[in-house]
Amino acid sequence: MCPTITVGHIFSSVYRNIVFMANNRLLEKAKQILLMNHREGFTLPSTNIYPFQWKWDSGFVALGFIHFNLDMAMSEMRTLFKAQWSNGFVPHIIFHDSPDEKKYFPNAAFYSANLSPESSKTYQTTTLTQPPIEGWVLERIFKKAGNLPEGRKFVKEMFPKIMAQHEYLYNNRDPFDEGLVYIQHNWESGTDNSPVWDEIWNSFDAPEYHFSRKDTQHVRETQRPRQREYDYYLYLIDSFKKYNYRDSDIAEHSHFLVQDPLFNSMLIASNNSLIRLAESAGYPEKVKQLRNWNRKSIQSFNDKLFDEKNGLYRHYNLRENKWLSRLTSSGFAPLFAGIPSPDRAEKMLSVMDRFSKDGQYFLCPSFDPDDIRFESQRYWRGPVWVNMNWLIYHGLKEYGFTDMAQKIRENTLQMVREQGFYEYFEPDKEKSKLLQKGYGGTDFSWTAALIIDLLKENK
Ligand code: 9WN
Repeated sequence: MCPTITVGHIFSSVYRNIVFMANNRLLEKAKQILLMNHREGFTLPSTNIYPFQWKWDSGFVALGFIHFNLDMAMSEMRTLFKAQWSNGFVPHIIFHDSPDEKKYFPNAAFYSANLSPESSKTYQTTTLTQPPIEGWVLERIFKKAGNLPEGRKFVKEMFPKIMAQHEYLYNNRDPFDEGLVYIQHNWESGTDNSPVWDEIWNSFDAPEYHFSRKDTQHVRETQRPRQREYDYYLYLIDSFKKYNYRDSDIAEHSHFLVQDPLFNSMLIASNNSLIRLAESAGYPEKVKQLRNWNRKSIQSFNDKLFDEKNGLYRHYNLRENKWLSRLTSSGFAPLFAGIPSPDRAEKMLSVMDRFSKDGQYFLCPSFDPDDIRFESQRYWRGPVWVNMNWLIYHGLKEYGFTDMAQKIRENTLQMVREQGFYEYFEPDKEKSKLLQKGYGGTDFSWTAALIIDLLKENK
């Protein structure tokens, strides 16, 4: 008997074909962007606004390269770790010799990293770090290349360097030995001008800095941090200089000392990956060390950072001994590291549903859309970011929340398909239809890399 073909069937198959072709075009464009932004051994986040190598960007970029050029994926990580300091610290920007020095501020001269005796002698870098995602990036490279001799060699080479980074963090950024590390600057969080930091800026005064903003020469002011916020960012760095960037002094005196749920989730997820890699490589001592770290970290994370009433993980202000008072998308990152119990994960799912404003918003806004400080176009104060969506998508999948995971994946692909490879995106679907483009930097590398990964998943 012939199966009945309805008009509905025809429409849905035509629609599937259109999406399939659009995704193929997306894939090609994404590869082009990565290759265009690639320099010798590393990739610029976006050529117009970020003219150097950034730490967590390189990790995300490697995930894209994995699918079509393993050498480039590996060299992205190798180049990053060439600038590792003697104490294991990995800086957040490497100012590779570049004629673009004048295009970014604060530059290498402002940081004067050489004040620290531990800084790199070969590369000019910042004195701040960024979320430690390299452990799980390494595991993904290993999954793709582990049966090739160069894959195994690469793991052998990178494992001790990443381990040294984790040792640095636990030994220098955990003054109360809780298994939770602190960040000393908003730029270390990756979520630079999130409203979650506002109350810290309100707790002290910073002088006004007079300098010409480079970022707003490329991106509209309404999409970037405010000038007054930059005063605080710069002042913190200046104030660290009098301690020659010694962490113990910074921990004792600085106004900014925060246990960030995103940063700590990335560390715990990286520990998990290193455990699996160490087991297969036969490093039992390392497995023991990593397990000890994670036991303590996960326990403290759950005891200290979960807010039962609001159903989400929070930032903890070590200076004031209390949570910071706003909810951000960093609170969902623990899903990626397997931190919440199934019960807590269910609660987080309802919060995510609330963030979607009954489907009127793309997931996942970077900041609570019901909060008065929400700003839909200003950087980390509301817009959707592809790297956060990617992390949350994988976290949701691990917890078996398939529908929400698919929604995030589809939202991400739709935004990029309709608006382009921007740095961040308008959450409000109606507004975004009118805009027809995203916000911030254009041809953005991690947007391209993670779109490749989403489209090539399991392939
Ligand atoms: C400061 C490069 C980086 C990202 C950060 C993002 C933004 C820098 C800036 O760009 O920060 O590090 O100058 O605004 O917030 O997450 O790594 O893409």
